[in-house]
Amino acid sequence: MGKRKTPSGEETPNSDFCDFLSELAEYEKNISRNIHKYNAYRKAASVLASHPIRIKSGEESKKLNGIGEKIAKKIDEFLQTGKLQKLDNIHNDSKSTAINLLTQITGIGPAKAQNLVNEGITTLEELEKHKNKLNHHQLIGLKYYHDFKEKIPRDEIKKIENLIRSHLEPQIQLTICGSYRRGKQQSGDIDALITHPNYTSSQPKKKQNILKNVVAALQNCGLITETISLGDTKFMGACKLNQDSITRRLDIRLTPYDQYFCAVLYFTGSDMFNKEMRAHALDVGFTLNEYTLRPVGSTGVPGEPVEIHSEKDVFDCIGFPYKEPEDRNK
Ligand code: 8DG
Ligand code: CA
Ligand code: CA
Repeated sequence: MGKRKTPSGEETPNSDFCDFLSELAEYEKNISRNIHKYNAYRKAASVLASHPIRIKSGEESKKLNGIGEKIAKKIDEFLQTGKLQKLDNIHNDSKSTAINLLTQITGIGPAKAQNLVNEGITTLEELEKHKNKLNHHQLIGLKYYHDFKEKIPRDEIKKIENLIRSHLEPQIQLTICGSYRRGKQQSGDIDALITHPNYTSSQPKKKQNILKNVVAALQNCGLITETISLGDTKFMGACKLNQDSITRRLDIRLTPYDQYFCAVLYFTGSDMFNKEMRAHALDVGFTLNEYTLRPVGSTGVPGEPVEIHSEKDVFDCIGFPYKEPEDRNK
């Protein structure tokens, strides 16, 4: 049996199933806008992605957590015919393909894409002619559509990380999170987190211009080339390492020192891993988010945040077995 590759290039025994389930998930998110179905398909894809043995029938797949009758049927259809009628229909539907294209542009969500398509704008060329319908974020998304679609090689992010670090004052800590921290060889964008020991959740004013100063320094050295938005705690924009490289999406978030590890944990992901860990936290009476870990009393009201000094503290506190970032790819 030949090896199967996912779009991210990884090979697993069931990645052809994962591919069609992910495509169905995207369809539910962007076109049907059915968030429950979106979650169901993603859950199924995630479970199959970490299943080490090839699934040979729908019946067999139903034994896995998160796969029910409907998805089992799709697996059977795929095994028997090598394709899915539902996906064929979607590919042949011009409205669906147009919405799909437009939602690939950063800043354009499912609702905006639907509006544009309803107005007859279905291609990038059409969109170029109707830029007045786009906001600043969407204009940057359109301008760099082709660049932003390209994955970023790991060693390019490594170089960008080093360059950013060389422009930070010594007290600022930096972690590049997202798929890069999970050890992926390529990433969709760059998720940078910074913190400063003087800025804490009880001293919010100390955030001052920490982020703005960092962004200014990175603009001066030529790394940051576009700004989508810039606030006190969140920068969204784009960077370009050098003349030979293309423009990459870069986000930088500034978090209070006492919330840094919850933020690092959250922005490392994966998304599915976070979901699972949050659910476990709730099971044992804690609520976990990108800011804090808090006990939930019998009244359901969250208490004071637990003091956290590392990512591992969060795992330990809720009795969730520690996983290295590379093992959080589910
Ligand atoms: P990629 O960029 O290589 O495609 O993968 P990624 O780094 O895992 O995804 P991301 O979209 O950049 O998100 C970074 C992390 O943020 C993600 O791994 C987990 C966390 N995160 C969630 N939920 C969500 C969400 O709804 N949107 C975004 N953007 N991030 C989320 O847990
Ligand atoms: Ca990312
Ligand atoms: Ca991101």
